[in-house]
Amino acid sequence: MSKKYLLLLGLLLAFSQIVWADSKSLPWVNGEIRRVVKQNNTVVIKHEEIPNIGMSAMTMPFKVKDVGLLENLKPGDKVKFSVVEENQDLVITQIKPQ
Ligand SMILES: [Cu+2]
Repeated sequence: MSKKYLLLLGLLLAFSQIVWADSKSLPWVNGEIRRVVKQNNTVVIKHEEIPNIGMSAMTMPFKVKDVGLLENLKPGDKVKFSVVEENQDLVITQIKPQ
């Protein structure tokens, strides 16, 4: 394979991952809010398995794509949310009440 071909292939792969990250087909994951830290765009959630990033159930912090997503969330709330891996951060792209 030529270098040009490999570069094109790499670009295609990168692009398909961006499309995947933005797609609405991300699975909804059940969780319960533990802490909301608005100044860090962070929320701590006790979550069930997250199949699209291969993570089992645990309690951990997540970044949110937009601080507005944390509006009206408080500890104890049961939620559904979707996560993508972005620059080695796990980022919540959507979150709603269960
Ligand atoms: Cu986790």
